[in-house]
Formats: sequence, structure tokens, C-alpha cells
Amino acid sequence: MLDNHFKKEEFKKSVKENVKMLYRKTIEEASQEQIFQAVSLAVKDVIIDNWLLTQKQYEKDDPKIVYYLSMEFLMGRALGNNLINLCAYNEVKEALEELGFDLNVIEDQEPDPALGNGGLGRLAACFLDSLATLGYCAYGCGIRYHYGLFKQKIENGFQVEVPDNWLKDGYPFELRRPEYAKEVKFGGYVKVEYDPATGRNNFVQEGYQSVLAIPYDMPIVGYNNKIVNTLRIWDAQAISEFQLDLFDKGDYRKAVEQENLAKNICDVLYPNDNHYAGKELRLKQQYFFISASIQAAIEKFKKSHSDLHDLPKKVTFQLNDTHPTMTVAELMRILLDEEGMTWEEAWEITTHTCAYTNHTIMAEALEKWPIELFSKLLPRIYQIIEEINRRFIQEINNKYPGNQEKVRKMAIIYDGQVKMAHLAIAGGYSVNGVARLHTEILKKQELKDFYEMYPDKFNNKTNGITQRRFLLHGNPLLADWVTDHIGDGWVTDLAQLSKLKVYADDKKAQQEFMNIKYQNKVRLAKYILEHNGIEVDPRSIFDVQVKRLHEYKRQLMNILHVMYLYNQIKEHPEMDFYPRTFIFGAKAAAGYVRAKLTIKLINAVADVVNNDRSINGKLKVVFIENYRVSNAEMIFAAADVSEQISTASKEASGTGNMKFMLNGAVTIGTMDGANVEIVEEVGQENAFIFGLSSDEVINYENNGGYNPMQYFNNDPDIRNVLMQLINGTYSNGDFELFRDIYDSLLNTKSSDRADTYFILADFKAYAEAQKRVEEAYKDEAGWAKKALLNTACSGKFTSDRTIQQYVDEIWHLDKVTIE
Ligand code: BZD
Repeated sequence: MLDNHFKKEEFKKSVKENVKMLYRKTIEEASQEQIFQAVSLAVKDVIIDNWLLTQKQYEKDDPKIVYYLSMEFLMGRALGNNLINLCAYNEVKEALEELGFDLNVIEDQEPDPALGNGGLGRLAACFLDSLATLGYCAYGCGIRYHYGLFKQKIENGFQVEVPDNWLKDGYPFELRRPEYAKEVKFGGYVKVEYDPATGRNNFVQEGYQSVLAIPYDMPIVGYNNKIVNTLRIWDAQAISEFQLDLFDKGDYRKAVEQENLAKNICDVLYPNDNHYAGKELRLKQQYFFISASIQAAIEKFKKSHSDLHDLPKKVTFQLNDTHPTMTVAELMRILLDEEGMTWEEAWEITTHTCAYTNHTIMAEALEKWPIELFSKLLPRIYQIIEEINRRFIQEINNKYPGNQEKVRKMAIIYDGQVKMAHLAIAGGYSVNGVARLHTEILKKQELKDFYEMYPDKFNNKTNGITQRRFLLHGNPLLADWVTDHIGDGWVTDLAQLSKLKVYADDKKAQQEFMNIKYQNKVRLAKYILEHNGIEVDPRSIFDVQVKRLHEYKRQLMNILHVMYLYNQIKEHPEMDFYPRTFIFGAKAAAGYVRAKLTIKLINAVADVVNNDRSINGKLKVVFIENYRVSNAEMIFAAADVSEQISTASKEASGTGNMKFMLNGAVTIGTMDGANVEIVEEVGQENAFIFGLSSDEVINYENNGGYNPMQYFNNDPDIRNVLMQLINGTYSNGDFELFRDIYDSLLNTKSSDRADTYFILADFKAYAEAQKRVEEAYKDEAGWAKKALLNTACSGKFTSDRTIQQYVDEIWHLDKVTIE
């Protein structure tokens, strides 16, 4: 698909030109980083042409637009992905080789834009890729954090957070658009003025501080279709003229405040995933990007439409979790205060334009803002939410007369707090979960009352991932093999992978498949040797758990099981044991003490196990530093076993599980999140499922928990492992280092319930499932079949399918093709 622009010679010329213009150097003199910049500019040049074409087409067709509003977009590197989607990867690789450069090395120069924490942010990125590829008009709207998620260093086994200054050398794929700046107002008070002309009250915010929101646009390249959508991230800048004005009036303090307010809004991404911290700056970030995005969307709509009542026909605002829920109130504000609509008109439009996605049922993640904080920072928005709440309570009372319990549970403002999920549900037309089980739990448990009141709003959209990044780019060997066998239709139609099923028992196909896996393991082993100084055997089983560190994901259960295996090998040196490499990668939120201690434990166990010569390298433990999108691609490609072992009911979906499956890894996991659907697709016999069901977990929880002590008392293996946490085995004799972990499982001190995540309850079932994994792996042909079938059955888990379902059932967008 060599585009005219990618004629090799022309491209080479353009790279040389860019090096000269940017650095006054020849390519022989330029550094690899400078070559990266020059190559990226050459690529951007091609993209811009398509970006303009897309713009033109959208103006002509006037399709319905979805605004995907998200505090996080975990994009990962753009250069390689853009080349893949432009179908120019190989051509550019060759062109660069002719110039004496290696595209892989050039790609490695790019900072990994980490404007997200984990699953939720990466899902947003996959969705943008699919939207552009399927030809839908979509804007991602977010924040241009100056520091993305911290970089992780491991020092003496402990996580150390290093700032991620990703903009340091300039980012070649962004475009600053100051001409589209928007003013965002904070603080002050609301003045009510009666307008005799209309007979209505006008609400005017006065005495506020404002910030200028400057958009930066990043191109989102569709696969092989010339469509280029836009990710618009907002940066904050002080409003300088205004500030001068204040200065003239001698209001120096206010001018400085305005400057300071603007300075820190976009400083840094909050590093918590699935955890609400209640920080004022976070609330500022939320309103900042929502106000700017909604203002821009309305302005754009009005340019080509005369009647705002048509907004729902032409626009959907999709809220990625509750973080952008301010949208409901901001849209109401614009329609009421700026457009002069009645409450009823504005509400009708708003509730048919907003839609909300829920990503978690974890209580600690639910956003509840104290009303003092909220009303002070956003007085007019708060006023509007109060009125929404007043009317909503009326609706509850009408439906359930006299039922105060309902009001208590469902009100938007209650107990001095604004409950963002309740606002999102009341203010929108759709509420969706992210996997079938998760949606069922929402309906039956967490959001039961809302489901009863609005059953039609609720729907499921099982998550997906983009195969363009996680197979075509991340695993070129397997991608080529698949294409050789079934053609390249899978790149835009992943269901076609099912055509591979006929090869499941084919000896030659099995060998080729496992040989590719082996080569990917060699690639990862090399990375591990370079980065960790640990030698791992690519013939051992690569058993991988990479994801954010969180207690509910149970990395702790995994490492306790490694400790158990180590004890077994030491006690029975003659025992038959297939060599295994346990690979971990995980960042812990900077303030999450127990999660950080778990990282230390993993590294401590690694130290002991990896240096024990007596076990002949049967067991290795590796903690990969700074797990992020770029090394993830390589890790998925090399995995034999995919660890998806969350406490059932806690993982809304998971998306790493899908990336592993696509790359031919076999899942060991609980019946949680999308694992349920993975097993449904691939078959029980091609996965290793264990542990409590979500119903069992929820049952325990509703009845006061369970008693982990029984396992400690009755099971010597478990007792041994737990005692090793407090007898110095992994801490050079320090009894205290891991005591918090020990206590968390057995509750010897704190008043919290012990073992909240049912690790001891599931431990033996997990160990038994791991035994089954080992037995299965020894059967080479049997394993090859399982691995191959995992790839072959992963078609459902493309984000293309997810997006098409959002389009059909929530967004109702029009498909666009570039003429
Ligand atoms: O969203 C995750 C869920 O835990 C996963 O199960 C699911 O697959 C993905 C995508 O739907 N949730 C998050 O990643 N949540 C956050 O990162 C987050 C960040 C800030 C505040 C609250 C949650």
C-alpha cells in the first residue's frame, strides 16, 4: 500500500531535509534521537494531508460525532503505530536501512506518552484506533499532563518513582492550536439578575479566576483508509491581558493567583488506579478539560447547525468513568445561561447527549466530592447540580412515595457529598459495564436501585483491544505467520482468526507456532538480561503477570505460590519439576504502601530464588522494571501463561487478558471480568480456571467475610509460606519488613477484615491449577494446540467489535469513507 508520499527516495530526502532544517546537521552527524524527530516529521507530513482530507469529508458529510471524554489516554508510542496504520512500516524500515538506521532503534527514541494509569486509559487509546479504522467521526478529549505516569526504578528491591518529563525534547506528533483556546472560570460567586425583557433570572458568575485552555491536537490514524481523527488534549495558560488589567488596577495578588492556578492544573497525572483521593487539584483538572471540551463542541455544532435542540442527533458525549461527569452540569450551564433555554429544554437535550461507562465496582474508587470544596470551586456548576438533585429526588418520591431509603441510597447530593456516579446515571441516556459479568453485577448489586428505576439505560459493552498494535506491531513474526495461513483480512476483521482453528492439530503448524513463541521468548530473555542482569532460559515456561499493582489483582497470591514452589523444590530435590520463569511487571500508586511492599517482596523472593544454585535454575523470578505500553507489546508476544487471578467480582473486565490470548498465551485465572467470556470462546479445556466464583465472594462479603485463620491452622504449606514472611527468610533476618503483608492476611493487629481478597481461600485451588499447567505444558503437542486455539478464538476481543457495538447500540454514528 505504498502511498505516493512514501516513495522511498522522496521519504529519504525528506528525512535528510528535516535533519538539516531542525539541527543544521547531516544525517551522519545526527543522533538517533534527532533522526527520530526528523523521521516523525516526515511521517507527520503525510498524515497532515490525510488529516485535511478527513476534515473536508466530515464537513461535507456532517456525520454524527462522538466525543470520548477521558482524564486518561494511554497512547504508547506513535511512530511505529502510525507507520503500521499508514501501511508504510516495511517501506520506511527499508528506507531507513538504506540510510544506515534501524527503525527499531529509532522507535525506541520516542518517549512513551503515558497519559494514563492502566486499563481505563489504554482502553481509550484502543477505542480511538478502532474509531478511526472503522471510519467514524470521533474526538478524544483529555488533558495534556506535563508529567505522565511516573517512571519506575527498582532500587534495592523497592519501587522509586521518577518524573516522566515526556515533553522534554518536544513531541513531534502534536499540533498546538492556540486559535481554538477557551476560557475556563473557577471560584467567585453567582449573581442573579432579573431580566424584565424575558421575565427570567440570569445567572452570572462574578469575581472568578480564569484560565485559558489551549488545545494540542494529535492525529489518530485509521488503518489503511486515509481517515485521521483527532485526540485533543488541553493545556492551561494564564490569561495574560486580563492579568495585566488586574495589575494596572493594583490587584497584584489576584494576578498572581490567576497565574498560579494556570500553572499547576496540567502538571501531573494522578497515579492512582481504582482509587479516589479527593484532591482539589483533581477536581480542577476535571472541570478544566470538560468545560473547554464542551464549549468547543457546542461552538463547532453551532457553526453548521442552527438549532441546538438537534444536538442529540449529531453529538454524543461518552464519559469514560465518572471523572468527566461534570459534562452533565457544564452542558446544562451552557444551554441555560448562554443559550437562554428553559430547564426542561436543556435537560431534555443533556439527557439525550451524555452516556456513561462504569469501569469498577470497588467502593474505594467511587468519586464523592465534599460539597464545601465543590461549591467553592464551581459555584454555578454546584447550583445546577443542586437543582438536578432536587428534581431527581422528586422523581424518586413520585416513583416510590414515602420511601426515604431510596432517596438516601440514590440522591446525587447526600451526606454533604456530590456523588458523581449518580449524576452520570441521572444525566445520561446510557450506562454500560465493560464485560458481561461486570454489567450483571452492576444491575444486581452496585447499581440495583438505578437499574430498577431505569432498566432501559443499562447495557453491556465487553471491552476489546486493537490487534494493530498488539499483534501486527508487537508480534511481527506471529502476524506474518497468521497472514501466510489465512490472509491479512484479520487486521481489520479479527473474527477471521477462527480460520486458524483447522490448524490446531496440524503438526507443522503447531511447530511453527511454538517456534515463533520461542523466538519471542528469546527476544524477551535478551531484554531481561540487559535490564535485570538475570539469565532466563527461553525453554522454561514463561508465566507472566503484568498489570497495575493492586491487592484485588492478587500479585501477592502469585508470589506466595512461588515461595511455596521453592519450598517444595528444596524439600524434594528429586521431584519432577518443569522449569518455570515467573515474570512480573507492575507499577504501584506512589502512596499505596502495601502495594509497594508487595513489589519489594517479589524482588526479595527473586533475589533468594535466582541465586540459589542448588535448584539448578528450575525456578526464576523476574520483576520487569517500568512496565509500560512499549515493553508490554514484547512481553505479551513472549508469554506462555497469562495470569488473570483477581478476586472474582473485582476486575470489571481486564484487557491484558485479551492481549495475552491474542498472542497465544494460555490463561490461568478466576471466573472474573472478561475471563468468563475468554473461556467461553476458547473452551474450558484450553484455559486453567480455579477459585471462588463471584457469587461466592459476594455472598461472603454480604455475610461478614470469612475466616482465613482456618487455612493457616489446617494447612502446613500455607502456614510455612506465611511464616516465611515474618521469620526473615526473604529479608536477611528482618522479622518486621513484611509483617504488614502477613497481618493483612491474618488480621492479627488491625480491625479491618482479614484477607479481604480471599487469597488464602483460593490458594490451594490456585496451586492445583498451576500443577495442571505444568502437566499440560509437558505435552508439547497438547500445549501447542491450546496456544494456537487461544489465538484462533480471540477474534471477539478486538476493540473494533466493541466500538461497532457502541455505535449500533449507543452512539448511532454514520460511517464515513474518504472519496
Ligand atoms: O478499566 C480498569 C478496570 O480495572 C479493568 O478491569 C478494565 O478492564 C479497564 C477498562 O475498562 N479501571 C481502571 O483502569 N481504572 C483506573 O485506572 C482509574 C483511574 C483513576 C481513578 C479511578 C480509576
